[in-house]
Amino acid sequence: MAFELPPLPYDYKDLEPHISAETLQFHHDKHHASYVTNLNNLTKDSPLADKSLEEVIKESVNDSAKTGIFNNAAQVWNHTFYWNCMKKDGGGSPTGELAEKINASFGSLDEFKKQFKEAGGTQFGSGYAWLVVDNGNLKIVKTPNAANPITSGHTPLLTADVWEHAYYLDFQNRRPDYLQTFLDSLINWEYVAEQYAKAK
Ligand code: MN3
Repeated sequence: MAFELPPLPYDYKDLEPHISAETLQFHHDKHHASYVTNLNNLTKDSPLADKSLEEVIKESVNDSAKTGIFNNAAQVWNHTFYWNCMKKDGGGSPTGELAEKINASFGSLDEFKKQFKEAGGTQFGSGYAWLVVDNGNLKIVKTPNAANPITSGHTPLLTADVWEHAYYLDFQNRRPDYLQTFLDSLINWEYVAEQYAKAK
């Protein structure tokens, strides 16, 4: 049973004018797809081929002989999660328990956005900014390259891809502008709330 590339949960043009169809075509159809192909090639005929993506990530993370497997498996997971964290006409504000928890944890939604943007903006090189649940508490973390917070026992609620391929066609070097746009106009808060409901 091979690992598969899930389709984007929206059309290529749905995130315009913020993220272009061209970016999504390259990012999903080329970058995300190649991580899936690489993972299948690297796990072919091995016991890992029949495990879940999460199991592959957790079993390969601290194994120097499986660095390629970890990188590709985590990138498959990270991208699928990132697509789901955005939607057409996204942004706005979270509601209900998630909104209360964000206010209790960060003081306000604006302060959350400020800290999330800071985390993504200061991740040197490639990586991700995340909102996670850690022992019942909300935390913002940043990770390099393919790294994923599930290997630290955290439950991801939200992520922004800060690899240059995520924003360069639309924002060039202006990563902070991309992150501000992500926070203001792209987040699918319903999806984030679903992750929070599962994590509690
Ligand atoms: Mn990416």
